[in-house]
Amino acid sequence: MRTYQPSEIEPKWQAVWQERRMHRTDEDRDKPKFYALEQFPYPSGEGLHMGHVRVYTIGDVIARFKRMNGYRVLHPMGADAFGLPAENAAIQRGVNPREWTLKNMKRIREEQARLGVSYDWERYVGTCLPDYYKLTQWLFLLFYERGLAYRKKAAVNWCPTCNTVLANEQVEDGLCWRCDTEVTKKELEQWFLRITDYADRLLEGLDRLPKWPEKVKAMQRNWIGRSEGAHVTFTIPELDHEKVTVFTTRPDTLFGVTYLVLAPEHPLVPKLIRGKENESVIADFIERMRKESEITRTAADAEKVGYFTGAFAQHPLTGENVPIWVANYVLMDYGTGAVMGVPAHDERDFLFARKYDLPIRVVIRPEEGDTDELTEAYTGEGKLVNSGDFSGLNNREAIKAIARHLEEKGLGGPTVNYRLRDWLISRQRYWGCPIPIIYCDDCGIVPVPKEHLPVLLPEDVVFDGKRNPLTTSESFVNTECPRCGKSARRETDTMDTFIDSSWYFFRYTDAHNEDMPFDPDKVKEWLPVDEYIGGIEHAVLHLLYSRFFTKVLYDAGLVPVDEPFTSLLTQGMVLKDGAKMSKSKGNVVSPMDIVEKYGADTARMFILFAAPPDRDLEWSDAGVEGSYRFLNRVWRMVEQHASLFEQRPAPDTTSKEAQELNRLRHRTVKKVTEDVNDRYHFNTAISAIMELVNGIYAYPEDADRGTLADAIETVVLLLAPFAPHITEELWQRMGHQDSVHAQSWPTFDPAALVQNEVEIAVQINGKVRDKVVVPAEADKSEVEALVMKLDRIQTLLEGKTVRKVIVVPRKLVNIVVN
Ligand code: ANZ
Ligand code: ZN
Repeated sequence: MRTYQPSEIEPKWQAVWQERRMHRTDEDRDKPKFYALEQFPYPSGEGLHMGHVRVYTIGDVIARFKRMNGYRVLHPMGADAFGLPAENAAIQRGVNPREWTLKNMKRIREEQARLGVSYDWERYVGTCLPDYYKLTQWLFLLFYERGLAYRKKAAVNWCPTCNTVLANEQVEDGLCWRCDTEVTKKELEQWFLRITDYADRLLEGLDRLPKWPEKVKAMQRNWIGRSEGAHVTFTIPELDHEKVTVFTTRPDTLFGVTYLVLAPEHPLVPKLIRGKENESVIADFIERMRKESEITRTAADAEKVGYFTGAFAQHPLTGENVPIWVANYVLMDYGTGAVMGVPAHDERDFLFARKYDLPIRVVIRPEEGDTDELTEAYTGEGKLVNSGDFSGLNNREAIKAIARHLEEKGLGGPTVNYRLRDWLISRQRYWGCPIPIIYCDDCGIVPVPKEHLPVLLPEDVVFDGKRNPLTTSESFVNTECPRCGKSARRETDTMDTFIDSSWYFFRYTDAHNEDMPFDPDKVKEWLPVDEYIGGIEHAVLHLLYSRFFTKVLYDAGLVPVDEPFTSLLTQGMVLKDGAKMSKSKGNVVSPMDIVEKYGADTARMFILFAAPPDRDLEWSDAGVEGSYRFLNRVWRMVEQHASLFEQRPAPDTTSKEAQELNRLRHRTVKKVTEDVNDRYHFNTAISAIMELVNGIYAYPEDADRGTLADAIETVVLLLAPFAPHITEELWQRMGHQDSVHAQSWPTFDPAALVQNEVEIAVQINGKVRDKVVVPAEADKSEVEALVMKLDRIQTLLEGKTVRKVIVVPRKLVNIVVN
């Protein structure tokens, strides 16, 4: 008998599969399509970690399962290969970012191959390769033509460590998403994509994604932050009745306004403070605020700081003059950058008014209780008071009534505001996709003509960590204006790498197209992605940006869907000793070490068996050992019975044992099929296979051999998506020439599931006390023995003497006691 040696059979089969081009995408149009996609990795210098192994294994089981179920499957892989670490390696170690990245890409690919994942390598994409980024530039130009890419000067997020700007989505709790440095603000002229144009559609689309986790949809809704409210326009008499408009979600509180607050950066502030007492204090304050991030300024526990400008504004309905303040908690970037202060009904305003001794005016009263002695803002519902003609209205109605009234009078009106900001995509870094724009003194901003693409990254650059390396390349910066031919300058910023990953899933459908990002007909063949597997950390980054890109490409008539991912599976983390595996915690288990020691099949089995895909998974050496033992058990099972398959006997299920094994086999097929399909409960599917293996080991030597052969074959087929190498080897051992992965998924016969069992009543002295299921053909003494073992009956019989046991076959058992 041969022993199980994964280190021999795994590389052998990987080579055979590769040679036979087994994982090339099946283009048979008669089959239904399935697009299984795992988020592609960033090729860091460290190779794969367990998190990667988990995602790829999950995706691979789905892809293989679907293939065996008659689908043509697209299952591609690539590398998200632009990004900062390559450039930092260049600065620190003096290596070329391109060579460094290509080396890492190669290594990651090799490691992925060693896991036995069934990717169609012929569709591999690397976002840093010129044939790919040429088309990223092509898409930028499409956005530009459609008015969706624009340049503007703005106070933007700046990471002093990464030396570059960041999109709002890349600032987490005030810190850089990549390096955790506190983000500051900087005034810069930058490129933006107009994602805000799509805010409503990005919201609406979420309602059409029932197979996305609620949590991810909630995070996106919250990020987009749609809020209905009103604009209200005040005037400033001393500035020749210049207007200042506020955004409020509570126009019903308009009569409770006792002051206005402007953001320090509000353009009116300098005019308001000119010549006033606080002028220089406020000017200093503005300078400080310009550098502080929103998060720091608006944190709930942050001290609210404000200054009276010395100017007043006129209330649009009462004509009253209210003081105008500037304060840290009002952001220029939200609404209109100006708010009306209603201390009686807004918590923040209440604290502010208390601190600076501003009047508090109640305009909403609850149905019960009073608001005479406010100790905090009253933010609930109620009736309007002190509100002119609107007094007496319920405040819900008043929100609409006052907004409408303002509109009629030309003093504002209903409006919708979003938290979402346009996507800032310029990066002052080298290792990214160059923005294909040229600046000409005469022609202004000139897009690079599509036929001149790609704008290649130059090699003659200096990496000193002090400036954007692209600005150091004379050959890159100096160019000619494509319009007038005069000398001109190239844009030196590169694109946010999230742009590269916003369209890669389209590229896989047509990975070698040199002229277009893809042929729309090919996209039509495959999109949408049927199952997308990746981390929750991309909930409002990659997943929002990809949805945005898809909608723009849909509008341009290039893709047939406006939502790219039908179903989203966010896998849990891989933990060790209760904490996420990470280098800093020193609790990392190297995937390749595990593959070396036990084989990829064991690693895959362990990961799939230890937890359902969306839950966190605790690494366990004992668990890995257990998976390895199980595969050995499967191996021996086939080896022991290998001769059975030389001349396969026809099954005969007349004996009780054969009937039972046959039933167990069908039950297992049903369970595994249902668990894998849709639910992706791989762990319970694997347990069911383990039970079948136990059933085979317990099967008597003299029982029907044909039934046994069927059961063994079923184990190998059911296990194929999970442990592809060992099953392939065993399949050959069973005498087959073709691949186990090219077989049809086993089916089950509902008739074989019917159990030959009956439920009978158990009585004590004629009273029904319990029920029990027994084999239909069990004889009287077998039934009696089963009944006497029941917990409930044993308890009830305690201290009693059994006089007689009456068994009525297939009906009941009556125990007579006294
Ligand atoms: C008056 C008022 C009275 C408000 C009241 C609330 C309660 P959401 O829901 O997040 O959209 N606000 C508006 N622009 C702001 C800015 N640039 N910086 C800081 N705060 C701003 O919140 C909208 C509310 O946040 C607005 O409604 C405004 O305060 C404040 F009883 O106006 B409210
Ligand atoms: Zn940073």
